[in-house]
Amino acid sequence: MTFAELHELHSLPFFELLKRAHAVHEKFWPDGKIQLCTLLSIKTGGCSEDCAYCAQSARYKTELENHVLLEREEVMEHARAAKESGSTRFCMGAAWKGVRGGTEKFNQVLDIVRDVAALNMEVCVTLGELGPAEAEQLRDAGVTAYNHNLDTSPEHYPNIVTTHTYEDRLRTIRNVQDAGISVCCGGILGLSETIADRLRLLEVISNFNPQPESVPINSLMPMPGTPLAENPQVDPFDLVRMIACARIAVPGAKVRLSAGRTRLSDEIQALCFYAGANSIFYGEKLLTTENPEAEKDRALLAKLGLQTMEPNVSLVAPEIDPLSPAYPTQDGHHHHPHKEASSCTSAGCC
Ligand code: SAM
Ligand code: DTB
Ligand code: SF4
Repeated sequence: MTFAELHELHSLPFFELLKRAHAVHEKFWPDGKIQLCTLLSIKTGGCSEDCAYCAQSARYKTELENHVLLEREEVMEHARAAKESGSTRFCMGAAWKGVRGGTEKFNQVLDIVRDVAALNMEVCVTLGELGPAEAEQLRDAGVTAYNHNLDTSPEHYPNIVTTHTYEDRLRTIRNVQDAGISVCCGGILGLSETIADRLRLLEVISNFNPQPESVPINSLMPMPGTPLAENPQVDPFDLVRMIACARIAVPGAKVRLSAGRTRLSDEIQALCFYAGANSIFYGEKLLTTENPEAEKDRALLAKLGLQTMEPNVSLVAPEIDPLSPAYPTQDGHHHHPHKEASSCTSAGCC
């Protein structure tokens, strides 16, 4: 979409914008289900970058305790627990500027990814800058999505980060796309940006080719010790507007109502779902800060009559060899490994 189109949308009366966004949502996501994703910080703090919002930057004196890369088994415990609680996507974040192939650390990450992928969950990682070879290795290990946010407009970005550029971020996204991994790319509200900055971000993201598979919309969690620690909370109605514009600009993407839900009322979250948000981070912790209790979220979804999504089986590693023939079950029916796959294209299948 163009900036002018986005600006026109954003300037509509609130309910008119909501009505349009909801119509797009119904058309592209007719079952209205919500995706549940669980986050885990696999390497915490001590990052070389200076992102002004981030508690994990080594440049600021924050209250965070650093942690080296977690062991495989510890990650697996979290992943299994996430799956048991109903999450279908496991997202692992590392406080790195980027990763380099051939290093021990990267090989460790590949091992972790292989283990989590075997759980038949969607596997997302966010490790910073990535080259083409690393992207391919992650894909081969079973990564289904790579999160790399642009955070804000290209114009405002240098006010927030100086240790890498917007172009660096775009290059990584291109490498991820070229490797055939789904892109998860969004931003943060509350970085002292203007409405125009928010719309520029959506303009850039909506012009990706292909459009991202998911768009996380974070609200700043002000972290003590960071330059943005005292930033005020974004007007929740502005968050709803941003979600609505994202839904219209990137209609086929999951729009994730991401960081900041602990400061939102149930009513505002309900408006966000109506405006087109169809994914949340689920579980008590984001990377380093709090998220609503899982039970509270279950209660909210139940109150709204919202169902949750199955994992996207076209993305996850198949449990059964997809080339193996369908086999009969004891009751004589044919069990087919593609049964749940909406994307199955095999002739005569499903
Ligand atoms: N280091 C990698 C990177 O920057 O891409 C991955 C981890 S980084 C913590 C992932 C994303 O979390 C950031 O791009 C940012 O959008 C979001 N984030 C970090 N701190 C945040 C905060 N205090 N409030 C809201 N979102 C935040
Ligand atoms: C995204 O857009 N938000 C998540 C995930 N991608 C990696 C991270 C939110 C971090 C919030 C602050 C924290 O927990 O440190
Ligand atoms: Fe490092 Fe990522 Fe935090 Fe920036 S957002 S300081 S790159 S962990």
